[in-house]
Amino acid sequence: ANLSGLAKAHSSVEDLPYCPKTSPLIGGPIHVTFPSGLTIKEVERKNPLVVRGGRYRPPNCEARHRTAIIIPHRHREHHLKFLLYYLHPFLQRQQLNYGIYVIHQAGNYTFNRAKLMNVGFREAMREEDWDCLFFHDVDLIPEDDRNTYICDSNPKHAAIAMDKFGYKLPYKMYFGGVSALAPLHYLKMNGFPNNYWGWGGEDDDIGVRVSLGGMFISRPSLNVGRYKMIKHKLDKGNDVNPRRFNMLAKTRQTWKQDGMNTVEYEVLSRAYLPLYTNISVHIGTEA
Ligand code: UDH
Repeated sequence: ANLSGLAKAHSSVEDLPYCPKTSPLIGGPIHVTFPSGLTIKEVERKNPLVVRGGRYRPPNCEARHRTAIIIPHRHREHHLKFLLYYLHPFLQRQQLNYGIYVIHQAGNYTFNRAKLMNVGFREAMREEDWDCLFFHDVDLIPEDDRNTYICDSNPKHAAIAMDKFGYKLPYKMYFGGVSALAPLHYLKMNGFPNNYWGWGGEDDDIGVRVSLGGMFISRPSLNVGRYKMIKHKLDKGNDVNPRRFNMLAKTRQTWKQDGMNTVEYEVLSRAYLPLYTNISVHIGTEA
């Protein structure tokens, strides 16, 4: 009796119809403001269907896409709260099966955004067979529902129209802010570089890796890939990297020797919080 009961419970999950190709819940532009006094508890209350670790699947249909969001993070709790406040409902309106991972660089050594992304890729894929990963700065809020968080047949640069750049692409090869890669894309370009410590350069290196990996950059349209950046100053511990231009000139020689195949780190803790999975990691220091 037990067995048949189990089988029945299981099949009722599998019997859910696929979600429609285009979600009926998707609207258009989102009016982004930053309500003062917002608390993380309130964000939790507004997202009752999100389960431990920041996971969600649509209740009434089987999602067509599984997307992991990877957020590099240190000392930006204030930004993280606003991002979660907008991102959870946004992803739910898109009827995705999703999970949010915050990769926290432990310690006070110079920040390394790209290396944290490599950590996020490995740790997220260890947990689930995601078919798309969104590499997402903590301070960028999407401003249009039609900016779907699913992967294309090529690596996608999603944050093409930010308010701080006048809602235009600042230069043709720009690949910063928010990008989306399928696991196969990520491995084809050997992931992201591990050796860009401090601010700048790593996003251009990643853009070059896309073409070295034999792929193209795909982009949504300018009226859809819109983002509002939460205003801030350059962080303590993330000084501009003066070596970035020299390093960038050598990407063609270095990309196969540095990336996903060489990333080393130590996970200090993994916490399944109500709105996200927090992975604290020691990523070492500059060689
Ligand atoms: N980040 C942190 N903590 C830090 C540094 C960076 O969480 O201490 C993460 C965060 O996700 C952030 C991302 O790394 O969104 C990129 O870093 P950034 O916001 O400093 O980079 P961005 O180019 O900002 O968006 C530039 C700040 C303006 C200073 C002008 C310098 N010329």
